[in-house]
Amino acid sequence: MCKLQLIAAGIGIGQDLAGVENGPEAWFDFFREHYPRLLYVPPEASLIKNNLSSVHLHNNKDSQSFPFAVYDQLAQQVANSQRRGFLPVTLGGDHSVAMGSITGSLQAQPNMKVVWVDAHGDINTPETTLTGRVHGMPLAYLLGLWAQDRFRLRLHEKNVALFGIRDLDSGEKKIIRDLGIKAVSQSEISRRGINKCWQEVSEHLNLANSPVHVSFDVDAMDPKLFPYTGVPVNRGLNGYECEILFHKISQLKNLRAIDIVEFNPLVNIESGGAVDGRHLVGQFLNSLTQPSQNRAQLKRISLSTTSENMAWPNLA
Ligand SMILES: [Mn+2]
Repeated sequence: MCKLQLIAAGIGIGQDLAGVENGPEAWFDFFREHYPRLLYVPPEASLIKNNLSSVHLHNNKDSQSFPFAVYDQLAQQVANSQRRGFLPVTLGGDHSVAMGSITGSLQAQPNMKVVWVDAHGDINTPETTLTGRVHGMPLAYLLGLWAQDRFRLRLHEKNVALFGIRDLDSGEKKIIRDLGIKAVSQSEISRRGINKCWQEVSEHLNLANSPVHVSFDVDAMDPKLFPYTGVPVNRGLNGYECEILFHKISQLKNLRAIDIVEFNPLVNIESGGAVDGRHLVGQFLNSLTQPSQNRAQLKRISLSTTSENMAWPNLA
């Protein structure tokens, strides 16, 4: 049985909208009410809320004043959690928190594979960014494309895949092309089916035989499912695709770490859909606390309890 440990990373300096730094608290409240099992292991909560104001980077030199210390602290927590035998789940915060959590995963397992599930590429550098916001740059940081003067373990481009992307800047497209990074767009998922697309990523990264870190940006989900986020993009993962994806992830033999980022509880929009994406996340994490042979079973239960109002195929 996998012992899941929540790690609070209430960091919002990578973007401009207030509220995302409250993400961990809001997740804790939500889980306490609906999925208390997730709190059996005491959460690491030292970065529960960080009030540093947002930082913009427009060239590599700007990064010298960037507050990397909070990310280093997070990296240490994630690495320690794994070494103690837990599955750390880093709750953002904006996606810049992955600069810490994935660094921690690489410290624990240098050959860690990373699946980056996101509407965006998050692979801008301070030179290519149009906004200067660091939550659009964490993947480039991890690949060693900026702040190179900081000593750190580098994520190799062969060890990462993007999944569900549908909004890339032209500079990002060039980086992905030049580095030959595996990237599966949401339109491919819609066209060819999520099972096939996941299989491709799984083979590309050899997920079956590797330690895996999944970095999940809630904006990968369709805004009808999960509107509570700062940079929503239409036509994302639908409920059926989310269930399949979460199921695939839960079946990974060597899943080592998860990020759930960009939940902004102050974005108070009616979801308008029949399902609240927070429950999809909660059910997914809850399923990870079950012995793996029971997870398929659990999935059927969760589908049958939520599919009533939805036009999802019945998998059972
Ligand atoms: Mn992101």
